[in-house]
Amino acid sequence: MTIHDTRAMEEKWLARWEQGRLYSVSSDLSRPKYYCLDMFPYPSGAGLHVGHPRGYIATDIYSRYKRMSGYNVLHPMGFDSFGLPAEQYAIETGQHPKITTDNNIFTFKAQLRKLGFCYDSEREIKTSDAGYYHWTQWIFSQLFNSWYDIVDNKAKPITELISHLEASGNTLIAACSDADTPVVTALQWRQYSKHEQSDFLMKYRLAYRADSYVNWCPELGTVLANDEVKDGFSERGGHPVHKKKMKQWMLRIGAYADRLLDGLSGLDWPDALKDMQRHWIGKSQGAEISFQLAGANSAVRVFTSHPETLYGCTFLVLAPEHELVESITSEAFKEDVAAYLEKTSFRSERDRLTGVDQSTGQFTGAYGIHPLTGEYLPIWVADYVLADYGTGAIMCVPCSDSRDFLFAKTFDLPIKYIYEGAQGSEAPYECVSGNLIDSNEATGLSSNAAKDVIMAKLVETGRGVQTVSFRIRDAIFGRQRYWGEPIPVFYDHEGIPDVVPDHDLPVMLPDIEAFLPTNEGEPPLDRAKNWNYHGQKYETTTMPGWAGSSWYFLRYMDPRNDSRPVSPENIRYWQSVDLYVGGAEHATGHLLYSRFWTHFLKDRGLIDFEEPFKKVLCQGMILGVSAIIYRDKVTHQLVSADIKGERDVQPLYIDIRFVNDSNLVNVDALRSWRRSYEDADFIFNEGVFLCDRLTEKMSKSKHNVEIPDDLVERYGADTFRLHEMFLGPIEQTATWSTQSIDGPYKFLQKVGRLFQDENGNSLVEDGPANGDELKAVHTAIAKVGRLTGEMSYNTAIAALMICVNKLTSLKCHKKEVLEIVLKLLHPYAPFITEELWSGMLHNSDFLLNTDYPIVDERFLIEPEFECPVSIDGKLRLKMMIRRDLTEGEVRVLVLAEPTVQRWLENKEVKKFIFVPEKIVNIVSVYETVD
Ligand code: ANZ
Repeated sequence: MTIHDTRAMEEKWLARWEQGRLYSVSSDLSRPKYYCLDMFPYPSGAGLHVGHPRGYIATDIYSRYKRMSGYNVLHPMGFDSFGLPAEQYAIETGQHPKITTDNNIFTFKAQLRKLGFCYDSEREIKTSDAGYYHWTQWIFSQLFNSWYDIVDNKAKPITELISHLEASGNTLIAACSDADTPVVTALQWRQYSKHEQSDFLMKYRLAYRADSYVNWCPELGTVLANDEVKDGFSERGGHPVHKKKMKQWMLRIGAYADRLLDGLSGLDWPDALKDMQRHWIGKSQGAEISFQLAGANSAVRVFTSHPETLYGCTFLVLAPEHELVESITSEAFKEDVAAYLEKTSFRSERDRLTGVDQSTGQFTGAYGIHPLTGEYLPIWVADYVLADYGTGAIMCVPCSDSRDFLFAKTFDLPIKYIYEGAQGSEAPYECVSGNLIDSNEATGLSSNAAKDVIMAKLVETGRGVQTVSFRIRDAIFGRQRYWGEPIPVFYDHEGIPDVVPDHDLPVMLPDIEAFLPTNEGEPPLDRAKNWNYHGQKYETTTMPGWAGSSWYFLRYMDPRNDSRPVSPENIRYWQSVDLYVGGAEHATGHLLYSRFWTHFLKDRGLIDFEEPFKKVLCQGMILGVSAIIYRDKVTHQLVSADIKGERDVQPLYIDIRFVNDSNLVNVDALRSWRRSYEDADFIFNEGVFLCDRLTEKMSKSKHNVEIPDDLVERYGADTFRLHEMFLGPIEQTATWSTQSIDGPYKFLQKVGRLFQDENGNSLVEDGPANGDELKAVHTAIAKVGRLTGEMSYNTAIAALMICVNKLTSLKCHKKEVLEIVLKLLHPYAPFITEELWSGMLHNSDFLLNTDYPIVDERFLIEPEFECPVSIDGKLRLKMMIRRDLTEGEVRVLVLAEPTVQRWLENKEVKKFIFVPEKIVNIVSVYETVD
């Protein structure tokens, strides 16, 4: 087959598979299910590069393997089609995001189709389809109408909470609620106005509206999630982000912190991924301690993970956003504090946390009273304390915490040893970096015992309680953007929010013409005309990018259901995802949010399991090779890399296609590539112009992107698939190389030559295979089957290559053997195997519908074995003995052996012991000569 034929052949099979609906699956109770899922892509304008399909090919191979092994495999694909880039593009060009998104999806699908993936296309979903976001909105509405009962440890309908409140107020309710939830009696509750009741319930709802500090990105005109902000800049676009207080829709993920933590232990996920989630959830055992304010009737509550250090506490610090800052600041310090607050509002959380080397802060003029010693402790405000961790206030123990130590040194605050009796002695300054010096030395108490003593004192006087603090924050759910799911909420004439009733969902995203926020700074949806719920205003923020992806795996089970997100029958059959493949960058975003939603949907009875993804595998990145040339900053000349010497140069990325294996740049191609190179002055060294190379992440801006389309066009999809898998173990980073694609290409040619000669004549023979042929192919079944099952694809391909080489040298063309080879190879190279299966072996069914070969161990066994023969306890020789001989036959053979005869001369065989497959033992006695 020529390369040209390959593409035509692949197109033929794509059409046949589609016509035959080969990939269409339904729940089939007679077969076990297997759910194999890829993280669905955001259809960006750039299309797929060779890094993207790595995971898709891996799951495709696995899905085919599982299906041939008797499983009913669900292997769907869809598009995460709401999101920022389409909207940014719309803002710049006026093009409606729906149009760009549809165009991009069209390109993606064409690219994916060529690679021959076995997706059930009838199950394709897009998160931006109203038929899909209808149910995303429905889930939001369920969250709004739920609260979290700590006693039963699950979410429950809000109507139950309301009945409790009506009957007995909230004193007997243990629920996850806002920290400032007041205690109410039934009477108080009933006397609340509608507004007050609504505000009160917001403190319990799992989807709620609250004031919170958000990451505000003025450039993008939106709020961003913590995981969308890196080092104080937006992940997309790199724009500055700062803290701003806003009313936002939030999700109470904190209610699930413990369950999300506990659930991790039962999951087959990479340890690194689990650790990232553990860290993100950040459970910390400690205490909340109250410091009475001097001269006021209130207290500062601090969270500490080290209550045993209380005696070393010499001052208190509040986060700049702490609600007490304003009220406690004394007249004399008002101006200084206001100036400090203004200054820190521009610092990102990360800068604040890591800025240990530059302690900043301001004294408030107020004092707190040490709960055990009664000393007056100055209260400062400083931004190394975060507003939304613990209580937003800390007790400072400079002798044992490095940040407190630095702060105390900077502002000349007292440093005291933990043990009160050690007062006056030199403070042990070396005990920094948060490593506690065990108070043992001074007090004779271990820190644990000290903790118990101190906690007992605090609890007794009502000044402290043991608590657990979590690092995870409730998730902000509203975005000031257009291209997302409308939050299904309206505000009545008093401004009280409620969710749109189920029968009026979906709330359709209205068309608008301009996509920027309004002049008043309202979200773009404020521009929508005649968009209201029976004359009442809709919420105009939309859901974040992670909303639609938090439950899409459920929708694939029942994608066209228009009366519920997914039917109970489908849930019962398909259950959770057995294998989920995608990028590790989603550890604390998507993978955590989906777990949260799945736990919630279980609580509310939609599904009967709480973990969405049993096994997760993260494919390693494929790195590209970039080419860099140098421009002299002074003369603007472009200088060959080998002679740039000491010149002050600016490195420039050029397209890797203009460079050959020896780093030689095709300068003519470069000149016609970009205007800036057209008339540039190139300085060659002895007639050549060289570049440098760098191995790094593929990205358009680095011009090191390789796209699958060109390679598929040239070599065919099978070769491309094999090549990607042969780059190395799937979870490891690999460097892209186009040159080495030749290996897989030649391998497939070799496979073809087992079936036909150069002239296209069939070589296939019908006769039975001989022992060597069977051994070669059954060895391959054993290896390839096991390695494919372990997703060790590169080694499985190597085993297939060994088998094909062996069969080639044996000149084996037996149909019986070749059928097995095709089945083993099919998951990796679906097209050529189908072509040979049908065209050369004349089978009528599709390969995917056949059974995966089963190894017959007998063929792996050598016909003979090496048998040690010992005579009178001494090993005398080793003989090759056929395994199928009886003991009698072995005896005749062994005794006839000349060496044995020599040892037995003049002796009589008394005993002949044969342990099959192992050993022969002969015991003899001297012949007695009378
Ligand atoms: C006294 C102390 C002494 C502390 C000591 C630490 C070491 P983990 O363990 O990660 O939960 N802290 C509490 N709230 C904070 C906030 N909002 N912003 C910044 N820091 C905060 O960290 C808990 C410790 O971090 C707490 O225990 C508190 O300092 C600080 F030798 O209190 B510790």
